[in-house]
Amino acid sequence: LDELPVHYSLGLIEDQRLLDLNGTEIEYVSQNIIRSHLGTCQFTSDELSKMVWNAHSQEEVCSLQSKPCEMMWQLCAIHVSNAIQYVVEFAKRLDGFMELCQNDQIVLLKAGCLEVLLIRMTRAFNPSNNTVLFEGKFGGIQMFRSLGCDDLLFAIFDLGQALCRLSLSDEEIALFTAAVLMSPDRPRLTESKKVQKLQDRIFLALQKEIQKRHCSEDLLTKMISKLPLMKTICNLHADKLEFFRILHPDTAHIFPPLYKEVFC
Ligand code: MHQ
Repeated sequence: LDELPVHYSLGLIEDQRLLDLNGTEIEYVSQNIIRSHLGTCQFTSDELSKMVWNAHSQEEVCSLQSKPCEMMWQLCAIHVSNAIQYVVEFAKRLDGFMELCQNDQIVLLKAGCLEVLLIRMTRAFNPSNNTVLFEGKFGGIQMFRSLGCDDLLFAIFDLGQALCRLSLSDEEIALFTAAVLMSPDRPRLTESKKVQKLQDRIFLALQKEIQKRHCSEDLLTKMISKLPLMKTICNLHADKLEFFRILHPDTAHIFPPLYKEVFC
């Protein structure tokens, strides 16, 4: 993901014939991905825009802040793994994903699900007051104080701000998350050529979708430019988790199985 998308941002794949696809086929790729996203995104955009002004009260924030560190880690892990279940369902509905070997399905999901979640977070993020959806209501970074991971949380909120500035549509979020999931350069992939082909099709569909809205031509470049920050966040999350497990060696059982499977 670090180096690969560069040739897209340079616009080298302008000609869809390079991929042997006609306009109808690209439309078909788009429709499958957008439908998969809408069917697995947990909240519709309408629901989210209604919830956005429903903020945690001062008391609710204080009660989150006074939770012991372990309990707050557990709570976050529960919400994250719950959201990951929807990402797994999204992947399964993408054309081509279930035809990959099981090893590659697992590699792609393990490596990509947090990045997908971070992109999906844009939908549940309110940049005007820097709040995110957590436990059914919106709240700021201070909600997470007891985690003791301020740098991780600042990075996540920075990304939220940066992605919101792109004002992505649900269609663009669908195609972008699918492209990130289908990254052919994940370590230990056995059929990366197959994954590469699937990702090429998705980027083509994304390019078309962006043209449709005739917004800034370099939107794709801007989207791709957020990938390094996402990778940083994934690494930070892994470091924080490792540190947490060293400090609390007896707490392996507090995390949901899916969270452990993906991150431990
Ligand atoms: C999804 C819905 C959703 C669900 C959960 C893991 C850790 C130690 C810290 C939300 C991260 C804390 C997450 C719960 C925090 C940044 C995490 C905890 C879109 C994404 C969203 C809103 C997640 C966003 C990130 C949250 C708030 O459809």
